[in-house]
Amino acid sequence: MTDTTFTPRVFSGIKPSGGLQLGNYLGAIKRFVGMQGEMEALYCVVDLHAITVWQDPVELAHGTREVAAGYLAAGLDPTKSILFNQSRVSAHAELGWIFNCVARVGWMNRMTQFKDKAGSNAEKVSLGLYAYPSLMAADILLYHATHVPVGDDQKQHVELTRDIAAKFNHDYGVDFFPLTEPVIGTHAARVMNLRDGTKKMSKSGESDMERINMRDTADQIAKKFRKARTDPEPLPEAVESLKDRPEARNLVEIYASLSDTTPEAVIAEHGGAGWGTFKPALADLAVAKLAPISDEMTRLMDDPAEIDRILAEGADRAAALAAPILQRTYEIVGLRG
Ligand code: AQP
Repeated sequence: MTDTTFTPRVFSGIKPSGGLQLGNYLGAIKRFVGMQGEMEALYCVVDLHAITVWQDPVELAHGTREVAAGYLAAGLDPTKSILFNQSRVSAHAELGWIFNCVARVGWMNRMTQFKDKAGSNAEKVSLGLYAYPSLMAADILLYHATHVPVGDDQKQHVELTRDIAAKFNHDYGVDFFPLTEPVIGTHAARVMNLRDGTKKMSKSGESDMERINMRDTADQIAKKFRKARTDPEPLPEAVESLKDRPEARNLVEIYASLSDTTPEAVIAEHGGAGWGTFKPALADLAVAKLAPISDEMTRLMDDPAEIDRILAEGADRAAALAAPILQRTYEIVGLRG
């Protein structure tokens, strides 16, 4: 445990590995906006994480701007939060290397996201994909961030960040890095794939029908919810009855999160309804919430130079916060006399 009191500070990020999907919005971005103003915050487009899987260079540059546009369109304000992309602040990679020398191979072997992504192909994936959680620890600890809002799928990586901080502090006899808290939402913390309620919704999932993209049209959203897999039963009268119905529970949680209410309230209103009634209501709600964000993203993407300007300015502010922390890390490790 650390005894030092650290100034509350938020860090989180999204990787530009494809278009933003509803899980990124409900599990992360919407909550970033909700926390804005509560404490100093840095929101990053983690482009170095995206290249752990090969990315087309032109699409990567476009995707980085698009995630930034998503942040801005959803309500993040660059005068209140620091918005930047990771590769502009080289201290992330520098601290990431030091943490590669602190983290243990056994810890990495336990990371479920690596197992899911590598599957049976673990020998052929990049070394970067394996080391990803150690770079993520550097992203967070470079700013001594105390709080990290993430979806439930990233909880294990934030716990590993705590393990790295604790081991660094222990090995060097210091109280330098905070033990960061994951901040996970209560509903829709893990938005599930629309075709298989046991898998999470992802940007890079195989079929476009599995996910709602932030920039889908109203027709696409309606079609995807209409075709979403469900069981034949109507919605139950009590939320507990959703326990063994993953697809039904997912749609109720999405509805609750989009309407800023609870699954209990959704069931109170829609309990007993068939899918032919509930799915169109869900689609209408999703379009009402997402279309203004999507329209604003389109407007922002018309001026890429302005997005680059915001990211560069944010990077300068982030680099200024990172520099003394990296310098002190080097001193603690003995890389500076
Ligand atoms: N399905 C989800 N439900 C809730 N939260 C989610 N997040 C991602 N998917 C869901 C949250 O979004 C933030 C950014 O995630 P990321 O882009 O850095 O990585 P990821 O979790 O691997 O996201 P994807 O969409 O699944 O990307 P790909 O397919 O490229 O790997 C995190 O806070 C994450 O929890």
